[in-house]
Amino acid sequence: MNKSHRTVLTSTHWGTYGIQLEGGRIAGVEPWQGDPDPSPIGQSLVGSVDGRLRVARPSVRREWLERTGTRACGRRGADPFVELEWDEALDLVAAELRRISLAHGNSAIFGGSYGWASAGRFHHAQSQLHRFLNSIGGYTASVHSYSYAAGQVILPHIIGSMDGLTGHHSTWDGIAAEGRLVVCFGGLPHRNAQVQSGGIGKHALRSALQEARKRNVRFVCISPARDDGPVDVDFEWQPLRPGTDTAVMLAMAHVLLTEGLEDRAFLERYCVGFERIKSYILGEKDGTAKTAEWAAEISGIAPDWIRDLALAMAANRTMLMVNWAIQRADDGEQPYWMAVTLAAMLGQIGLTGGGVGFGYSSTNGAGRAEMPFKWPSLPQGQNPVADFIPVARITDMLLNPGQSFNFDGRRLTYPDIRMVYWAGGNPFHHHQDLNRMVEAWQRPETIIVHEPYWTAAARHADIVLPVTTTLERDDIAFSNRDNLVVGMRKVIESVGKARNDFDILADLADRLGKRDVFTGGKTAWEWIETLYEEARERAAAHGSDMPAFPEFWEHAHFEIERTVQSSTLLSNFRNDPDKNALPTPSGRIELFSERIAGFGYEGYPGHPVWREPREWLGSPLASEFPLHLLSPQPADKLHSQYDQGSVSRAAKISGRTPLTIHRRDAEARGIRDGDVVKVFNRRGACLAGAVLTDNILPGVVQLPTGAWYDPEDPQVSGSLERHGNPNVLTPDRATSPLGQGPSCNSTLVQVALFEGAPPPVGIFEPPVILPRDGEVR
Ligand SMILES: Nc1nc2c(c(=O)[nH]1)N[C@H]1C(S)=C(S)[C@@H](COP(=O)(O)OP(=O)(O)OC[C@H]3O[C@@H](n4cnc5c(=O)[nH]c(N)nc54)[C@H](O)[C@@H]3O)O[C@H]1N2
Ligand SMILES: Nc1nc2c(c(=O)[nH]1)N[C@H]1C(S)=C(S)[C@@H](COP(=O)(O)OP(=O)(O)OC[C@H]3O[C@@H](n4cnc5c(=O)[nH]c(N)nc54)[C@H](O)[C@@H]3O)O[C@H]1N2
Ligand SMILES: [Mo]
Repeated sequence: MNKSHRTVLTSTHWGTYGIQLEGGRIAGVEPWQGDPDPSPIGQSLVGSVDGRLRVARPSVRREWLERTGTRACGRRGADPFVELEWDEALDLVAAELRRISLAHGNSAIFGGSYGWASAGRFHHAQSQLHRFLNSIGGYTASVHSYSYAAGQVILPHIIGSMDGLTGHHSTWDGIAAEGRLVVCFGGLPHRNAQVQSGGIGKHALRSALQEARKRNVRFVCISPARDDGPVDVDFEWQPLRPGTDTAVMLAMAHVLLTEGLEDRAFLERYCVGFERIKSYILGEKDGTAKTAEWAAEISGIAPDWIRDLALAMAANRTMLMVNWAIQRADDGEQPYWMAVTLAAMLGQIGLTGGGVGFGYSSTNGAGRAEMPFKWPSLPQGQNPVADFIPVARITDMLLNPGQSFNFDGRRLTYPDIRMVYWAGGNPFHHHQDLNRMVEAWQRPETIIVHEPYWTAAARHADIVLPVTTTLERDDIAFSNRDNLVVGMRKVIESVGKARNDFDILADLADRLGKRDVFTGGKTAWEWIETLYEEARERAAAHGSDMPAFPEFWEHAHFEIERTVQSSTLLSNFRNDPDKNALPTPSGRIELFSERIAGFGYEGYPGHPVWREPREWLGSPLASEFPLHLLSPQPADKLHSQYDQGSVSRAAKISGRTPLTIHRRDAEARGIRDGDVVKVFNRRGACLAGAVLTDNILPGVVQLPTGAWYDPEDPQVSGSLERHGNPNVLTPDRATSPLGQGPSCNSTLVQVALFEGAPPPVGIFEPPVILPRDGEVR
């Protein structure tokens, strides 16, 4: 083979690809042959990895460098940068870590560092950063996720674990074989199943659906947008007002009750608290029976349709699938609790093809058989600092040190953060109410970010350390929920002066006298081998052979035999609820939770309830901001990653994120297809490109996430965002005191035609970088 033309296999969150090299440069990307339904997102690597938006050298915000004392000066996000040599930059970071830790203790360092980073077990940025910070005395951490924080809190109270949310879903083969009806709240959008954190061998959703079609499984998609429906099967679309699923489920439960169709034997044997929720459904205390007519007023779904579907659910083996987006909203805990309640009343939990599950297309893995063991990961050590926040409370924490708040029955206090350290995430992508966050971001004394690219997170830091992408380092990927192991060989040399997170942190640990504690006395290569050997041992313990490391590395990938093929959520519990009691206080499914009732939160009585969202089409605010904004995941990228790449750029309209709007709503505003529009509410405003459709509920608009945050004037608070980042519009409001999750999907906005020439998008120009003597380079 011509040495200057070669293909190297690598793993990404959106699939496994061969990287084609010509003369040492990335010339093309081809999907791995074993993948039956590869994602086009991988094409974005071409032109980006060695593109002009890479951070080339360690860069420091000029005003931070020139500050006197410890107070922040200048404005993060607006000031130019100065480039330093690595040694000088690392000296600065080490000195700051030492100073802040001595003056304020390590709890003053926020190292939650939420984000998806890249595939690759060893160079996983958060694991590296957490291990480093633990080795130097710890940090304030964050718990739970932006993905399903409300679900993570509520499900353990109800079923004792997160099974059916993060894993152990009933597998698709059983649904195809014995399921007759699949009702999907929030749909089953194929675009989201393109990704899986940690890597993917085979994209599996499409073939699962094809199998279900062969067996004539009926699909019903209850969602404001038709595009949320599954691919390759016929489905019935039933739009509803966002945020009203709980009401619809309550009404279905009411139909079951009034028709005497609830499965009393199941409810008695496997659940506690049915009488309490029953009384609520019938309206015995509050005087409101949760009838189909009642739910129709709220959701906009016709009462007969609700009744007919409830009857069909009772008459057929029925699977309730609820996506993750639904709980990323005000009181997002409630639809999950009510979905379990409805499934319990149908009595099919634990039966093949029936029951309930969460996030069936929210990633690739759900509904595939689990590996019988967990793949190993880099040990992070122990964090001596006890302080933590629920992940989405970051702005609250920065603005309110010392303030206390409720979280899942506990009382927590926000620590006083002096330093923020981020590697592998983009808060300017993921957090809500960015205008509020930008102001909170001015508070800490020092912000350090490791980034390959000039994202908004990098531009709002004081010290930016340039890191490699996966293509510039050796690593290993154990694809989650998948049986593919990929030896990710280094493809190209480091771009600019980029270094690996591990090497950067090892040199910092060295400066702080902790090199060996951090590295464990191992090189990166030794760690990769160690992780592989660990995996091999675990596989062997489950009867699967993996080749020795050198042989594996030579072949670069290996598919481990799948010993588990199918499973059904809670089937063991169903078979023997005493022997396999759930880890809930009662050992049963808790339709009423004494524990939650005992928290004493006003309005949360201990069973699922319909609570009016603080923002929805039924709120008074809708007279001023009459459109409900949903911000789903982008089809053309993973979050903000490779927004600068070709796949994402090609999907933009006049350079901005597409906003899907109903034809009627657009016409009423004089908006035509392709127009640049302004989307706004009291929290902020952004520009977007209009896409007119008939396939969305009038009154609802969709603006996917992922646009690199791009304020027109970064000196000005709340300045117009030019690029279409929905998080300048979303509320920074907890789902509830239970979950404290993000509630981005409870957002009202107005949309108007943007008159005149829209300001150009600026974020794809690198920031201003000055040489040290003060001249623009
Ligand atoms: N409005 C709204 N907001 C949302 C959501 C929503 O539905 N609506 N969804 C939320 C959800 S579910 C999530 S998970 C979050 C996602 O939010 P994030 O996970 O924070 O988003 P990413 O864009 O994946 O950020 C990862 C960053 O890591 C960088 N990176 C990649 N590899 C490496 C590496 O090896 N080292 C280092 N140091 N950096 C690296 C990438 O360049 C990128 O900037 O967004 C949340 N935000
Ligand atoms: N291509 C791609 N795939 C991804 C990601 C990505 O960035 N890009 N991100 C991944 C991550 S980190 C996560 S957590 C998952 C998220 O997976 P999800 O949270 O399941 O997906 P979303 O795209 O946020 O929302 C899916 C749909 O839910 C509908 N919806 C919103 N609110 C409501 C409601 O109140 N009721 C009903 N019935 N429907 C509603 C919206 O119409 C939306 O299109 O996706 C993963 N998959
Ligand atoms: Mo997520």
